[in-house]
Amino acid sequence: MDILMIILNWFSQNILQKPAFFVGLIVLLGYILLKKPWHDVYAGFIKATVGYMILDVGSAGLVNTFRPILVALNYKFKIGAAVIDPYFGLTAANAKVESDFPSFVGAAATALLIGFFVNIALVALRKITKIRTLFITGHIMVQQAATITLMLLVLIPTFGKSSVLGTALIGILCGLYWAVSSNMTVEATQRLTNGGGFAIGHQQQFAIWFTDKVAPKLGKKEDNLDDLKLPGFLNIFHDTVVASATLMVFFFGAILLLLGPDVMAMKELTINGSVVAIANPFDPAKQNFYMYVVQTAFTFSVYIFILMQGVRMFVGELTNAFQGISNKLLPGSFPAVDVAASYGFGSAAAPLFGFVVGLIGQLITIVLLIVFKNPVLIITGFVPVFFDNAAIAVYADKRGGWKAAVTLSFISGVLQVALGAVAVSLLGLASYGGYHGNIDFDIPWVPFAYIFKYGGYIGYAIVALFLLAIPQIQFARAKDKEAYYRGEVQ
Ligand code: ASC
Repeated sequence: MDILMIILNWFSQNILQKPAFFVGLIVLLGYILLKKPWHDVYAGFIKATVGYMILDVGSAGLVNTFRPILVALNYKFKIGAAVIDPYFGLTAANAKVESDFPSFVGAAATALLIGFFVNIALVALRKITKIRTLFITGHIMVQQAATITLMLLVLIPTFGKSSVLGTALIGILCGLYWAVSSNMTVEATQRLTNGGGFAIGHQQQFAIWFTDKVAPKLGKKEDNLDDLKLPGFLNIFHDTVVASATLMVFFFGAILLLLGPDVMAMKELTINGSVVAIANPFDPAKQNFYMYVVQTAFTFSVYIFILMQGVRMFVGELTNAFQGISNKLLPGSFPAVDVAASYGFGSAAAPLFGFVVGLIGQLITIVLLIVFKNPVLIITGFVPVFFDNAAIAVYADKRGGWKAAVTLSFISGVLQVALGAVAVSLLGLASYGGYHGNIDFDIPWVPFAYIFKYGGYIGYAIVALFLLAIPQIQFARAKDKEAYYRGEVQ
């Protein structure tokens, strides 16, 4: 038993939570199955792994630089708000489990492994389950397992009685969500990427499915963001580097000026019990503060550029290798990867656009919370406001042009704050400082939470059956059943 746990933990830490190697291994296997010469197999493995690592550098750079800046507003102005951000959500969930359900400390880590194997089993049985996707973004799965653990423990009173049964049930539900939700993104992502051979395994799969269905009704795909005719000098904003650098000088520039040099010179901040490191603290002995502000804002463009470069590199290999896996090994199975992989497709302007519109939606809703004196106050977290709304705009623009992108990323911003506030109250997280906040953890997870609260174990069963039914409905509606497995758009 011990040996098994050691192997599983090794796998969890070294492969599952490092998707770069996972993607590299998929490419390696795909090329072997395609009988490519060994040097191509080797080169493909390196490019896929390094490409994913480059994507990670870009997204971690964005997260590490800009997350603390939004969080610091809470610190400086003592707002006492809950931050909607999955890293805060993780810390808050772990802290609450530790204080209220001590026998479940570590349950989320075990649930992560159980869930992963449930997902593998569902793909292996795909003739019955209709599941085509394996969720492989480990750092996201860690966050989600923690939030789902907390939900079940807090909302189903007897859930905490047996930690063995409880952990197994948590793991099963995680696995169902990972398999089913990523499976929902297959058609939309294949359409966006022109058969890229991957799906999304992140925090907005239900939103992507919904966007893909509704966007064509909201606008015309021909009126997409990249083809928008801008007057005269505004055309320079069609370039992502120019647009993002300019926008961020205004947005993060204003926030950095508000925070001031003293806060930005701190190496770390402690907010609501979480320690948040400032990635590049200001050093008054070496730099002028205004130059520091401009440089920090420009960093946004740097990381976006890096991220896109990584996406191109690994997606290119994955798309080719996918033919091998799909034709020979597991017909029609897709790895479900980080949502940032979608930003390399569709209109280049869409990610930034989604961020801005989603932010406006969030800010309006925050003002409404204040005006209506809601007992829980929310502060924008960088990860949901950027990564979710950017993706929603990319998918919406592809299907319904800029009008769909505006409408859907705005609605997403509103829901992130409004339902984030509901979740904070429901789960008693106000004093723990944060909630997960990504759009899937608003819909469907907030409604799921109410079903757990009022239905107890029956509620758990209803949610599990609902999830299992989704791929069956997708399959039943597919006109060409073979094409369903190939992930073809019908
Ligand atoms: C998340 C999260 C991150 C980012 C990253 C985006 O939800 O926890 O670190 O999004 O995965 O590329």
